[in-house]
Amino acid sequence: MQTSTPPSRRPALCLPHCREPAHPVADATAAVAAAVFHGRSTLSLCAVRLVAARLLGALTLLVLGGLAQAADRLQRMPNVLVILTDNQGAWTLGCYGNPDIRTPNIDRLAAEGILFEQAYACNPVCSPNRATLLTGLMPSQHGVHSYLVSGRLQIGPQARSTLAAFRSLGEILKEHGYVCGLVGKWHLGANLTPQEGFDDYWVTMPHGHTSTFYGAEVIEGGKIRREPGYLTDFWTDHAVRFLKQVAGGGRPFFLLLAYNGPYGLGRHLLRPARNRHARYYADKRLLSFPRRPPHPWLYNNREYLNNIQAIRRVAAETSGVDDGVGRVLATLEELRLRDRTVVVYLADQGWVGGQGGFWGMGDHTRPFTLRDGMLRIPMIWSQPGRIPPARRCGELVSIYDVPVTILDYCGLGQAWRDNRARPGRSLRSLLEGRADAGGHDAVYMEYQHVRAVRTRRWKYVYRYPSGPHELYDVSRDPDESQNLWDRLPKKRQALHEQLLRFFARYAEPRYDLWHGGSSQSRLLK
Ligand SMILES: [Ca+2]
Repeated sequence: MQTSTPPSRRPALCLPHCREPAHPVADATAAVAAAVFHGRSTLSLCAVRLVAARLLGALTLLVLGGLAQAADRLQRMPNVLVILTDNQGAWTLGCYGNPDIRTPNIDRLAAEGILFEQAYACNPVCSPNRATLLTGLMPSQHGVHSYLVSGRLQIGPQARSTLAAFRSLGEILKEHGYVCGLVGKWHLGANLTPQEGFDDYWVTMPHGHTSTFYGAEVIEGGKIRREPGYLTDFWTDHAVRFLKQVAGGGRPFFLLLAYNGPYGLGRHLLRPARNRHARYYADKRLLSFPRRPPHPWLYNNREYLNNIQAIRRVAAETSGVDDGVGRVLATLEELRLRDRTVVVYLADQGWVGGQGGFWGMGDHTRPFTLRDGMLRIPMIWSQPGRIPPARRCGELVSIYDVPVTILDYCGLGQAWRDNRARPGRSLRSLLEGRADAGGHDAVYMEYQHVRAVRTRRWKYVYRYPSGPHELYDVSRDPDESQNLWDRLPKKRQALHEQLLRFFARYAEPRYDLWHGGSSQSRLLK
């Protein structure tokens, strides 16, 4: 039964009317507490109304405040533009010292940021590195040991994303409010429909290989059609369209612009280039492509080695990609997004055009190889105002550092939340100029049953189970011509143990090919 207190003795509810509450919820809660304490359950109707009004106001403020805070947080998160090329050795770019091939826009990007001189892929073919770029995991963790063949996982009834079981970059950035788009080559399965968080924009191709840059099949709006124009320009057009769509939308973006050029493989190399650079290269000798007799292990691509037609074609396709980079950077500037966007330029893996008598990558040799040039990728990071310009970094870094760095750079370093060990480390303090060191003492790579460790001085390659094995002093022998395996047993033993320790730590039994594991993609022989 309620009792009432005479008005004069009714406790005053301390509800200030003329100030903004510093802590609206605390304020309203205090009012209720005061009423209950003093009134011994005798809250007057007036007091209840006041408290309710205060609570409602507090909640509204909280919601609005929360929304404003979230909007502010999103505003401050950097946009992420990853430009990923297909089969590109670092040596083909002007900023990496190439004297023949014109890449003024990529060179400018390097001048505006930091260039990594010793950046490595973790595998010498396509899909495995793409999976690593998005998950931070080694092939023997994500199970994509080789490139996906046409059809099968990519298009048709068996199609599925090879990353479905893993947390990946697009997915995580999407969760944190990013608008995410993929333009270009996917090559990780289920190509017809958006995957892994890239559902705001999805334009790709039905397969992984490139047989032509004109009249090629593309996927646009969920349908396969033939694109008559120059494919490199087609991707650039879509990237520009994506940027214009997202500009001013109040949300940060993540665009993976995955050119399928320069590529450097296939019969189309024997046809002249058709882009605007063809005429320039038509009479050039391009001696940065070493002329060498074929290495006995070179299995494919012998017709392109030392072939000036193929060499000129690669140069022209490289410059074609550079044009795209120039247009995309100009669009960022036009839209006033450049200072708010970190641009990362890299290749899925390296590529050689004559070095050591090889042409192509590690699947074009028998036995399979992990030659340095097939692994060494360009890697450039730039964001004016946050990443100091014009720096070259000699630290040993890997493609598996990239996703870890991107999340840390966006303030989301803890966002993986999947309890998986990742070999990558964040390069953020290197990028921001707060540290000079921060790379690795060694980077690791694998292709199916071949595994390697690369330190500053040594390269050790082990083919499970029976070899041949290799050991090079790459500081003196960058062409890997003197195999020291027989001559330095102690060194090779130490590196072997180092290699075993790394894979013991990271390989998942399910995909550990040295211990009976399997592969998501078909293994090549
Ligand atoms: Ca590739």
